[in-house]
Amino acid sequence: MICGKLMTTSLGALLALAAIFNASSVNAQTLKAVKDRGALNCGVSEGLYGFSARDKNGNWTGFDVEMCHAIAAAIFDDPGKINFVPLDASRRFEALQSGSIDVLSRNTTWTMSREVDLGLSFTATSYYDGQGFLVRRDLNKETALDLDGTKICVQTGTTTELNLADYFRTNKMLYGLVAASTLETAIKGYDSGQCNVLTADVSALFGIRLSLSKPDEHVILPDVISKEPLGPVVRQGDVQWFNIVKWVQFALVNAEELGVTSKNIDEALKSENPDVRRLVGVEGNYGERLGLTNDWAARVIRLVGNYGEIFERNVGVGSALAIPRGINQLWSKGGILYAPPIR
Ligand SMILES: N[C@@H](CCC(=O)N[C@@H](CS)C(=O)NCC(=O)O)C(=O)O
Repeated sequence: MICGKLMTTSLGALLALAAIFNASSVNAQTLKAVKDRGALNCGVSEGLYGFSARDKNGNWTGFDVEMCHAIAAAIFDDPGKINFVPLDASRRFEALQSGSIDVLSRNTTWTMSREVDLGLSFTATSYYDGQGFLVRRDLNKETALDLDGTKICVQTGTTTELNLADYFRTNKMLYGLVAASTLETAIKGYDSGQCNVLTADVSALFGIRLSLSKPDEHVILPDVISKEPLGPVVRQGDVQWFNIVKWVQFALVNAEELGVTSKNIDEALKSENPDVRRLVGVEGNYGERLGLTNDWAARVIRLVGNYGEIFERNVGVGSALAIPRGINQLWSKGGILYAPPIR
């Protein structure tokens, strides 16, 4: 009887597993579409220095751009197989919903309504950000609480616009809203004196400040008024694709934690550390179970690097933006970056 009961339970479990497997394979169209097309369609910002911007040769570069390179490397063993689709704040979600992009990797904040109302899923946080204020130095403002009565430029269709209203309402302060539909117009508005404050994610403010004719005449106030967890977004309904985008990012973070870099990847293939062996695909078949090849993460690390390499190259203290790792440091080094294990 016990045995019979056990049999029923395990048969039930098997059937449930089969149903789950069928459901995820039925909906697994995105990877196939990407492979058939021979390129990943990746939505990025129209131009945000350090995160997604074109270089002198017209090539897309930046932290968000490299997240796309990492996904392409895992799929094609070639980080270049990407069609970049520049999108402003207002068009970004529609492009994902309509299927014109496979993934959005564009300084986009993970919020509840963007998941429950728009049919989208954030895969993980790639950059923990928060909203700040850029002001002219000669205004002598020391904190955001000194901004009562100022005119503030903000890009519409963003969480920035909403947080700004909350912050001023909570602190019983008034402001003049100078709404801009693109970042370019927001910066122009600030530069031409239509507003004396520009608000955006702090990461963006670092780049915006550098783009002004005299960066030293502008300061980023110390206050951070919101949580802006930024990360890649996919459409709901394709669990396989969701897992691929999510685990590529976790692999980047795990690689940094395990000390595996683009420079030592060949030694890592010979490592005896079981965590490293599973990461680089010489033990287990995690990549195949994801719909990729077992060297999926090794490809990413070899061709793009680990999370820390991507961060430093694009936005870190050695780059022009010079953003400290801060909370975007690994959990084991005092930050909050924490990726689940590959096992
Ligand atoms: N993280 C915020 C703000 C994102 C956002 O679009 N910020 C603007 C202002 S910095 C931007 O990146 N603009 C560049 C563009 O539209 O290409 C959100 O998800 O709503």
